This record gives sequence, structure tokens and C-alpha cells, in this order.
Amino acid sequence: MPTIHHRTCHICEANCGVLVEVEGDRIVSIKGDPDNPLSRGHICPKGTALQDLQEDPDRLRKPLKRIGSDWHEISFEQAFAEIGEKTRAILARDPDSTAVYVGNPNAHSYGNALNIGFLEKALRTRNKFSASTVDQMPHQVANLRLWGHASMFPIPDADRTQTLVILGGNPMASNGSLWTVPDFRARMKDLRARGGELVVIDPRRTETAKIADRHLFIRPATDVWFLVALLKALMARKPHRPVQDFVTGLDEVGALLERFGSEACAAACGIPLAEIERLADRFAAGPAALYGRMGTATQAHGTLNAWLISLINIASGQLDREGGWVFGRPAVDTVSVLPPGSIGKYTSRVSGHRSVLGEFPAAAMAEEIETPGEGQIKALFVVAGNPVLSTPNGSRLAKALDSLELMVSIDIYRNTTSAHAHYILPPSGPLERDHYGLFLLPMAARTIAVYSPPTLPQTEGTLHDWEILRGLASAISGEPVQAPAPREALDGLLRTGPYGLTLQQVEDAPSGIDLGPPPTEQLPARLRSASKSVACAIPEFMLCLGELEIPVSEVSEGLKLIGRRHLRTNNSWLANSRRLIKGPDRCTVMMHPADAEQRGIADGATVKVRSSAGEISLSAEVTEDMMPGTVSIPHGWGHALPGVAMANALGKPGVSVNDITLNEVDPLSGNAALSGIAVEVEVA
Ligand SMILES: Nc1nc2c(c(=O)[nH]1)N[C@H]1C(S)=C(S)[C@@H](COP(=O)(O)OP(=O)(O)OC[C@H]3O[C@@H](n4cnc5c(=O)[nH]c(N)nc54)[C@H](O)[C@@H]3O)O[C@H]1N2
Ligand SMILES: Nc1nc2c(c(=O)[nH]1)N[C@H]1C(S)=C(S)[C@@H](COP(=O)(O)OP(=O)(O)OC[C@H]3O[C@@H](n4cnc5c(=O)[nH]c(N)nc54)[C@H](O)[C@@H]3O)O[C@H]1N2
Ligand code: SF4
Ligand SMILES: [Mo]
Repeated sequence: MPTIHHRTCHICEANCGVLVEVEGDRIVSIKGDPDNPLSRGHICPKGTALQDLQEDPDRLRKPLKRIGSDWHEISFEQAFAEIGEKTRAILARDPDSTAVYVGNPNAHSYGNALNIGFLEKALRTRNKFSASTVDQMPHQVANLRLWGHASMFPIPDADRTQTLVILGGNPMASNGSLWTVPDFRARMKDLRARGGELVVIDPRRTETAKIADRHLFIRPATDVWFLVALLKALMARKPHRPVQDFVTGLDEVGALLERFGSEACAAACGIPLAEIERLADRFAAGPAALYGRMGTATQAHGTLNAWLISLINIASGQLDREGGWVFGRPAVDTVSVLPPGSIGKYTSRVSGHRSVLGEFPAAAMAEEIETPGEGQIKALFVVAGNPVLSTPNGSRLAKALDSLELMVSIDIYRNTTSAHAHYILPPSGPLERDHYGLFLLPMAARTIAVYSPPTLPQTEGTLHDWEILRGLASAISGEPVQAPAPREALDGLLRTGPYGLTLQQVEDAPSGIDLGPPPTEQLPARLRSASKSVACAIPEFMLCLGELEIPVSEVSEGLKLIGRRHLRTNNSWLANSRRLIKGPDRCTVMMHPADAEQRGIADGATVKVRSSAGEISLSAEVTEDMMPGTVSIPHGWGHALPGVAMANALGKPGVSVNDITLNEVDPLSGNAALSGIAVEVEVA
């Protein structure tokens, strides 16, 4: 008899409830759970592909050791003993010569999140890098400065708003980010049914733009000018819901903005001023929310963008109000558990980047490995990350990795990054572990508490990620790690959380406990800033904005590169899924017909795309969906490198856009500036 197991899909931030039908140890089907109060039955193709990940013969089950280009299966005991000894020898020579890179799946595994610190502590390293600095770090810097805590993420109250503006995000493909919003399409249908409006501002007419009431093209990496113009327009209006007394400094910001002409801002970003004025009217009327994501964060002005986005919500009276810009109140309050975050505790050795939340920019990892001297990285631990494909100038990083004395990857595949490692340590299968959306549930469109026990029994002889992290930590330090297992820790966190739940209570509701829409009118009590006020005129941001000049765009300018996500990918880590890889080639460069014609490029032609960092060849997809002057290439492709053992991915490897991205960063956050890179395209 088959049994039905409730589970939360951990692949993306949406955290959909799924029902996994199991017979013996065989998965029969994976479907959406209609009783999950947040996802309401929604599932995407990746949810079903969890089965591919679980059953993939290429997924590693035993530790591997590389000798030259040969790979040997070894035991965990041997791996820990050898890595411990080698790391201690490297640390004895130079205590600053080890590093960690923490990848995206760590945000989707509470066991990893609660245990990564043990490895970092054993290494005693300041060289911490992560996917955060190719992603959301600007939002976190803005959070820290505005609310007093880097993890205090505001979200749009989508289920109760009347105007939702999405800037540089594509939830129809990504299923939302820094905003746990499964079933986005249905939520937008509801918005329109109650007379609301969805506006998308993006250099590509995206899948989300196609379901919107209005789509406005914006020139890549000019968002700061759109935001300045919109904030100015708002400051000239009286919002229907007044700005609260605990907000200070808006006038100072207004004074700073006087030097920027609205017409010039509009011309720089490519959005007519009349459209900006129209948006200002809707925001002043409310309820409304402006949400910005990836496209606004991976820019040289990423942090200014994140700051201005919140200021627009604040100045229009939307902060902490129904249908506006709100904070979740999750069952485990990560804001109470995590430190607020700090900036500039140390500076990086080669380029003097300041540390942000204890990390250096991922874009600076290669130079820290390449540059000789005291503190040069000699040993690198990559925990669930694929930085060769996901961080700027990946081919440079790949070369640097080969010069390491010791590289260890904790990963489920021998892929473009882990193939450089001396040891690959694989964790248990994705359905063999439990799940709690520790970092994602705080940002949910509707608050729920839901826990998934392991769906399948753990394969004999395997370890969970958290056990591997502890195994490495104790092998390196020589001390056993003494701490409660993740499950017990979670129970403690729930008990001390805002609802005082026990893990047992949460487990008793397999589809989740509904805790209602995001609460409002919680501020200033929940602010973490010492003053319990929201001080808008953040000196460092003011200085930075004050120094900017509005660019005058020229017709003769070349092409600008942006990124793209497809519903059937998740960065690089589902590349070997039999189900997802099916269909047309998705690793293409999209370009506007006028740009293609000018260069003699036909749809489907193989083209070369060149930046100052390098060149890649791929096919052109000529489409009116692109803004003229802009081209789009997805990331997470480029699997055909020596040592990769992923048969399905190698059948459709694509090329890595990060071979042509640059090591430049947003100075305020260290985040990679991936949007708006100058490129040229020609027939190959
Ligand atoms: N040009 C460009 N670059 C980008 C982006 C972009 O939009 N454009 N997006 C950026 C973003 S937002 C992110 S988050 C980063 C992602 O950057 P990374 O996290 O470095 O890359 P992923 O491709 O997510 O790689 C995840 C790795 O974890 C492994 N893995 C999967 N599940 C598990 C698990 O349960 N345990 C362990 N131990 N390993 C596991 C996978 O095999 C894979 O090797 O990429 C960034 N890079
Ligand atoms: N299917 C799928 N889902 C995913 C992932 C995936 O790889 N595949 N990755 C997950 C991860 S790690 C993350 S962080 C989230 C990201 O979630 P989103 O932020 O929603 O993801 P993107 O699709 O990268 O959306 C960024 C949008 O910004 C636009 N853009 C690019 N440059 C600019 C610019 O300069 N200005 C403006 N205004 N827009 C710009 C792009 O055209 C794109 O539509 O998605 C998550 N979900
Ligand atoms: S939207 Fe995300 S969480 Fe939901 S099924 Fe798809 S991958 Fe899983
Ligand atoms: Mo991400």
C-alpha cells in the first residue's frame, strides 16, 4: 500500500507544501498539498523533480578523494582524518590561510544553517565568502541601517494590496525571493479581481510582466534614477495614510534629492516621467507596495536601490500598514536568534574590501587565492556551492582553485566546482532529511508553521550535511562538537518564539498551522535600532548618493548584459534532472530584433558575446521581449568542464555567463555588479 507523506519542497524560497506518495522505498508521485495554507496546492516542475534528485545515479553517495585526475571512493572516517591532518598543518604554517564559501542550498537547510558555524570556528577564519554577495547583500545592509537588523526583511503585503510594483524581480519564474510567495499567479489574479494593479519594471518583458497590467522597460543598472524620481514625486504629495512619528530624516533626504532633476532622472532610466507621476499618485492613495529584487541588487548601486525602495514605501505611508510594506511574525523569529550584523570589522587583504556581515565579496575570492603573501588562501571549504558557475569571472576562479593545497567540497555532485576539490563529501539524499523553512517562513506572504520529517529512510552509511559539518569541525579542532541536534534546537527555537509552539504541535499539523496574514502596526516596538526610530537619512548612503551624477545616455552606446532565470532551473543544482532538462535550449542570448539586424544576426544563429573579462559562444534568441540595447543570458550553465560527472547535464551543458561577468562590486555591500555589463555580440 502506498503511503502519503507531507513535505515542504526545499528547492526554492516558495516552500510549497507537497504530498509525496511512497511505496516501499519507491516514490510513486509528488503533488501539491491543497491543505497547505500558504501554497494552497501550488507546485512547479522542480517540485516533481525532487524525485530525480533523490534517485539520480550520478548523485554522490560516498566520499570521493581525487588523486591527480582519478577519483577514489573512501570512508567518511578516512576523509575526516586526512582533511583534519592536512588542515592543521596548513593552519600551523599560517593561521589566516583557510577559507569557506557557503552556497545557496544552505539557506534551504536549517541543519546546515545551525551547524556551519562549527566549521568556521574550527578554521578560525576571517575568509568567509558566500552566495549572499552575488545575491541579496544590499538588502541586508539596508535592513541593518534602517531597522537595526540585517535579517529584518520587509515584504509586500500582496494578499491585501491594491498596487504592487515589481522592480527587477520575476516571481513567475523564480517563485519569489526574499518573499516567500508560492502560487504567485493566483495571488495576482486575486489582486486584479479586487480592482488592484500589478506593474512590472524590467529590461525584459518577463513572464511576470506578461501577467501584469503594465510593463515598463528600464535601462539596466539605472534603477537608482527611477527611484530618485519616484521618491521626489512622492515627497511632493500628501499620502492618504500619514508617515508615522517614529520615522525621521525624510526632509533631509528630500533636500539631498533637490540637486537631481526629475526629467533628467526619467531620461536616464528610460521611463517617461508621466508614468512615474502616475505611480506616485497610486502610492500616495495606497494601499501599495514597491518590491525590488535580484535585478536591483546585483548592481554597483545595489544598496542605494534597496534603501530607496524602502524610503518610497515609507514616504507613501505604506510601512507597517495593511496592504503595504510589512514584516512577518514567524514561529521562529530569526531576528531574535541571529546577531544584527556588522560592517567593516576587517578589510580584505588584496583589495581592501570591508567585511559585511562577517563576509568578503565572493567576487574577491579568486584574488585572495592567487595573490602570494601572508594570509593567502591555501585551503578552501565549499559548502553546497558552485562558485565556478555562480560568481563573477568563474573561469579565473576555476584556475585559482587548481593552485590550492587543499580543497574540500560538501556537495551532492562532482560538478564544475567540486571537480577541482581534493575531497568531495556528499550528504544524505534530499528526501532523507527533515526540513523547516527557518530563513524563508519569516518572509512569507501568509504566516505558517510547518515542519517536514524525513520522507525516506536514510541510506545506510550516509551522513546528513550537519553531521559532515560537525565531523569536519571536530577533525580539524580535535574537539568533539557538543550541541543539540538540529531537531532539538528547532524545538527550543519554536518554544521561545512568538507563539510558544512546540515541535510536536507543529508536527501534528502536517500541512502547517495557519498563523494568518502578516501582522501590521508592529512598529516601532519591533525595531532593533537603539533609538526605536527609523532614521531615513543614513549618512553613508546620503554621501554615496550625493556624489552620483545623472548619466546622459547616448544612442551610440553598446549592448548591456542582464541575467535571467527559467522556471525549470535552480541556479546550477538541478542541471542533472532528467525531467527538467527536457525541451528547447534555454541557455541562449536574448536580444531585440533591431540589435540583431544591426549586427546581421538571425534567430538561432551561433554568436560570440564578449565583455572585458572574456568571450562565450551560444545561440541567439531574437525577441521583442528584450529592451533594445539590452541582452539577457541565464546563469548556472556551462557544465562541460573536465572532471564533471553529470551525464544529463553534459548532454545539454550550455555556457557560463559568469565567464564574462566582472569582479566589480557595490562598494556599500560588496555585492557583485552583474547587471548592465557592457558587452558586444557578433556572429561566431
Ligand atoms: N550571472 C549571474 N550569476 C549569479 C546569479 C545571477 O542571477 N546571474 N544569481 C546568483 C544567486 S541569486 C545565487 S543564490 C548564486 C548561487 O550560487 P551557489 O550557491 O554557489 O550555486 P548553486 O548553483 O546554487 O550551487 C549549489 C551547489 O550545492 C549543491 N547542492 C544542492 N543541494 C545540496 C545539499 O542539500 N547539500 C549539499 N551539501 N550540496 C547541495 C549543488 O550540487 C551545487 O553544487 O548564484 C549567483 N550567481
Ligand atoms: N526557477 C528558478 N527559480 C529560482 C532560481 C532559479 O535559478 N530558477 N533561483 C533562486 C534564487 S537563488 C534567487 S536569489 C531568486 C531570485 O529571484 P528573482 O529576483 O525574482 O529572479 P530573477 O529572475 O533573476 O529576476 C531578476 C529580474 O531582474 C531583471 N533585471 C536585470 N537587470 C536589471 C536592472 O538593472 N534593473 C531592473 N529593474 N531589472 C533588472 C531581469 O530581467 C529579471 O527579470 O530566485 C530563486 N528561484
Ligand atoms: S515553487 Fe519552489 S518550493 Fe514550490 S515546488 Fe517549485 S521549486 Fe518547490
Ligand atoms: Mo540567490
